[in-house]
Parts: sequence; structure tokens; C-alpha cells
Amino acid sequence: MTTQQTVRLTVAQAVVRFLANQWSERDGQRQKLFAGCFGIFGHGNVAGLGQALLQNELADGQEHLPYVLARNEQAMVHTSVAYARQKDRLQTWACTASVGPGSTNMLTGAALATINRIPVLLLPSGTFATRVSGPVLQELEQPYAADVTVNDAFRPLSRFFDRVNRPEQLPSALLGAMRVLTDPVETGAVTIALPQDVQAEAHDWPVELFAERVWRVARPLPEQVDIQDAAALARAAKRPLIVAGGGVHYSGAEDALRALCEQTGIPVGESQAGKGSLPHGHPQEMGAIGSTGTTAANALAADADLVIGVGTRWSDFTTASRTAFQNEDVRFVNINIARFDAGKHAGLSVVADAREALTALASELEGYAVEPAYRERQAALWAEWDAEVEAAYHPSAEVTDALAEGLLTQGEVLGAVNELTDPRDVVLCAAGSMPGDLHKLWRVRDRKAYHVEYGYSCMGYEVPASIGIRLADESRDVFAMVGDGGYLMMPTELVTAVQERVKVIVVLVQNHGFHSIGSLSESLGSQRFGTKYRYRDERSGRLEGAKLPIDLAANARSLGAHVIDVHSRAGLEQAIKEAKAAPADGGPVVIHVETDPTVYAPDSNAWWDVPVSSVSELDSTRAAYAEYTDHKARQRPLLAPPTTPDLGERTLP
Ligand SMILES: Cc1ncc(C[n+]2csc(CCOP(=O)(O)OP(=O)(O)O)c2C)c(N)n1
Ligand SMILES: [Mg+2]
Repeated sequence: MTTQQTVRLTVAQAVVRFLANQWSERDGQRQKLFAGCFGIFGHGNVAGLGQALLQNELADGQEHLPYVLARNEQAMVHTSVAYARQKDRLQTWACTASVGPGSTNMLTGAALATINRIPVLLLPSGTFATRVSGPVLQELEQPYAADVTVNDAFRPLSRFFDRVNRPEQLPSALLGAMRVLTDPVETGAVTIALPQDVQAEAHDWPVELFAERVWRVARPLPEQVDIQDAAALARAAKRPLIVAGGGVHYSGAEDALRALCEQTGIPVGESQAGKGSLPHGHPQEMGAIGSTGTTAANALAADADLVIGVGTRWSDFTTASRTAFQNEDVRFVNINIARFDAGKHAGLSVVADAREALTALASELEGYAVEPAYRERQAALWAEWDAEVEAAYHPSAEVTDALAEGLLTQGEVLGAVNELTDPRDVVLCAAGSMPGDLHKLWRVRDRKAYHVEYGYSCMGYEVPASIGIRLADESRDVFAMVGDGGYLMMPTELVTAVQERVKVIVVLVQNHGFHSIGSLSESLGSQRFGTKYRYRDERSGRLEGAKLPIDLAANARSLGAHVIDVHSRAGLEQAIKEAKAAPADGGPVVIHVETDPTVYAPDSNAWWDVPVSSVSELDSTRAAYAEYTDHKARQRPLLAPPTTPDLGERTLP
């Protein structure tokens, strides 16, 4: 009889050693599952995980889990998520935080990860499992439930949650966490709460817990019968349309999509996460769809009789709050790895990996193509839209002459960045008016070159995410487009970029407040109330006085960034070139530019459902409500027609 070999380590040391030995694999390619661990220490992790990470950093002959000090716990989750998204969800980071506020600061990041279906491992610290010293500093006490801690708030935001109250629970917690992180259906925020006394407790672990483990990321195949039904629907359709979502990118299905489109002539509209599924200029590429869509994609959507969603979760922006698809008989086919999404809009569910399903569909559709007139329509619609984009990138003298000295339009800022970056450079954004403008206007030339977080649209994502994107691929420059509001939420990680000498380029677009919410407010009758960064006016007592004397360029400079202040189109172009030429290990570069928010991106007349007060003392609100009810009348439940069309004889295998 052999006795099982064991090794004596603390729980925290076991966590670090285990994480350093996890790998993911897809299509025969293997990579470390964890690039490292971000953290901010305090009581709860300084002596537990902190000691374990130190010991790991100093050890020779062991797999390493590099530690990086961040500035804000929410931000370090954003950095990890951006890294994982850029790595097609095959690699991520762990995040450790101290007891209480350190841990709950990660909640927003957890929600963002889960909503965007991006893997990240969160290790919030907990108060004592033994409770002997309680209540400790920062401990929540609930009279009705002695075992509740602030970390229970992670439960609804995580795809997997465990709290390790005894060392014996750790192996199953870790294995469960890895299973969910590497499962493309389940993935999102994964949380293992670690009470501070448990982290420091020693235990005899079986050595096999620390063996190298490889987690295969699955590519489930579609059911042949589903592919046959989908193909029959396509053959019966006159005006089919594909809607590409983030799943196209995560699966690496761009080539399969392109082949299907070229073979059949089916056009493609893209969600925010799916943008770049086809490159700009491809004949079937109709660009953004939905509330922030192009006129081309939205015109095709309006009378499409078959909509094939690929890897999309059908958010309200994608469906223009269920007004984008107006054909009475429109049917949906949903190719999705998650049955949950595949079932939406009463669509025909094709539960599979996107690349596999698109390849199977292309072969089932051999010999089928849309009519030439439909291809001609696509080309005409696209030419019309692309001319609008060109005009936004290069506004006429009539537009620019009307601007105050030193101000640019937002469209020309995006245009200059687009035209002066390399095709592989990454543009990044999350909240404000720029995500919508980027969705409409950005010309994507590489599959990983567009990164707009629009699942949670979280102000503050941009600066920390730029670090994650750059760490994921140092051969690309990263341009974080951030508004003044978003910048003020989370400029902190510029310091982390300085510390790690990470070259990120932040384009800080100053327009003195919330242009996005301001124009939304105005369109809903709320008169831009409370959306400008202004002094309180002495007479009216309202926030409509002079502009605040804030200098965000100086702010960025004070945090260690190299800042370029621009006041003209030529100055902006020069700044972009200078930023690109900056050293690869020179840390962050910030380009500060002021824009005139009253010049809008071209409109596609699409709608987004934001309810308006149904009774009001204000004329502006009453007018907006009348318009709102008109739009509401166009909203459709998007359920299948009552009778299923006859698909004809199906050849069974
Ligand atoms: C954390 C967070 N809080 C609030 C919002 C709601 N919100 C969306 S955009 C926006 C204003 C963004 O301002 P800024 O970054 O200056 O961009 P601009 O709208 O001026 O383009 C707000 C408050 C949000 N998306 N995220
Ligand atoms: Mg702003």
C-alpha cells in the first residue's frame, strides 16, 4: 500500500500554487489560464494571499503567478476582463482584495464580467471564519443572519460562488471555479471568498492538487437536423440578414462567417461586441445594427424575412428595442453556444460553437445564393452610408468654421484616430456618446481591433481596460477613447500603467459634462437637466453657471502620463503620430482634446426605449411623451408567427 504524498501549505499558498499550474487549450493551442494576479492589500489578504504571492515571486523552480499592484479594485477587474476579451476568453487574471470595501469595490467589475460573458477570477477576502475576534474592522453585522458577509453580494453577479470556510473545501472550490471560467457557456465572474484566518491556515494537501491541469475550451458541434432546418429557412427567404455578436469573435469564426457570406451573399449587421466580424469594405459588411446602427444595416433589418443571429444575446441596442425588424413574417435562427441565448425571439435554436455552426451551414447551403438585386441593394445602401462616414471624418468648412476657436467635432477626432492608426491597433471605449459614434463610424480592419464594452457600458472602464488590452498583445497600440466624465470616474490606473511601463494611448475628449446623457435628456423632454459640469448659478441656484475651471490634462500629467494638449485638427494628427512613435515601454500617453458636443454623428433614425413621464407640468416632457408613444407603437414582441412554415421533406441521415 502506498501512502498518499502530501505537501504542507497554507490555504493561500495552495491557491497560488494551484492557479500557477492551470492551462487552457483550444484548437491544439495551450496557454497559461492566468497571466497573473492583480491586487490591493489590506487586512484580509496582506498576510494570507500577500505572503503566498511574495513566496511565489521569490521561489525558483516553480510556476509563477506574477503579482501586479493596481490602484482601485473595480479597475483591476476591468483590466482583467479587457485582457480576457482580447485573448478570446482563453486567458485571464485573478484579483485579490482586502476585507470589506476592498472586496465590494470589485462588485461592479463582477457584474461587467458576467454580463459580457468574460472570465475573471475574484478572490475577495472575508472576515474570520472562526468569528473569535469579531466584529472586526469593516465587518458587516446582520442581526438576522450571523453568517452573512458583504461578500454574499457577489452571489447574484457571479457564475460560480464559493466561500472556503475550511481548508478541506478548497480543492472542490478551485476545480469548480476552473470549470466555469473555461466553459464558454457558463463563463463570467467566478468568485471564491477567502476568510482571512482560513487563508493563513496550514493543511496537508495531496500533491496531485498542484499537478499541471489543462482545461479544454469546447467547440460543441451543431445537431445536423438544426442545420438542415436553418438552411431550409434560408433557402425560403428572400431577404435574409445575419446579425453578428461577440460570439463570432470569441469563437474565432470570422473566416467561416466571411466564407458563408461570400458564398450566399447574405449581408451582415453587427452588435457592439460583434463589430469587426467582417472587415470594413467587405461587400456584405453593413456595419453596426440597431439603435446605434448604420442606415444600411437598419434598412435591411426593417424588411428582412429571416434574421440569423450568431453569438448575440439580442440586447435592446441590437434590436433597437424591438423596432429594428418590422417584417410581419420575420423568423429568427439563433446560432449560439448558450441554449439560453439560442432560444430568444422564439428562434430556431442552433446550439453550437459559432465557427462550427457557420461552417456546417455553409456546406448545407451549397448552391444557394440571394438574388443579384439583393446584393445590389446592399452595395447601394453601403455606399450611401460610407459617404456619411467620410463627411463625419472630414467635416465641411461650413461645419468647422462655425466651431469656437480650438474645438473639433467628435466625428473628426474619431476620423483622425482611425486614419492614422495601424489596422491592427485597438480602439477602446465603454460609455458616453463615443460608443454609439464608434459603432456607427469606426472602420474596423482587423478582427481584434475594436473593443467597445457595451454590455454594462461602464464609465471608468476605459483607462484600466487599455492596460489589459496592451498586456494581452504588445504588438498593437491601444487607443482608449474616453470622455471627461468617464475619465473622472477612473483615471487612477494611469499610475499602474506608469508603474508597469505599459504604453497605452488615452484620447481624452473634453466636452464639459455628459454629452450623451445630455442629448438623451433633451430628446426625452428633460432639458439636459444636471448633465453639464457647471458652477451653480448664483441667481437661479441651478447648475447652469460658468464652466468649471478643471484641467484634466494637468491631472493626467500629475499622475505620470506624457500629455499632449491639442487645439486643432493638425495638432491632433501630429499628436497621434507622436503617441504612436512613443517608446513601447514608455508608459501612458494622454492626448487631451476639446470638442463641440453640438455636432452629432449622422443619424439612422433608430430608436432606443427609455420611458418618458406620462404626465408632466413641462411642455418639453409632454411633447417627448407624444413622440414616445409613436415609437412604442412600432415595438414588436418578436415572437414566431403562429404557424411554422412548411420546410418540406427533410432528408434524414
Ligand atoms: C458607472 C456609470 N455611471 C453612470 C453611467 C450613465 N452614463 C452613461 S454615459 C454618461 C456620461 C458620460 O460622460 P462622458 O464620459 O463625459 O462622455 P460624453 O457623454 O460627454 O461623450 C453617464 C453618466 C454609466 N454608464 N456608468
Ligand atoms: Mg463629456
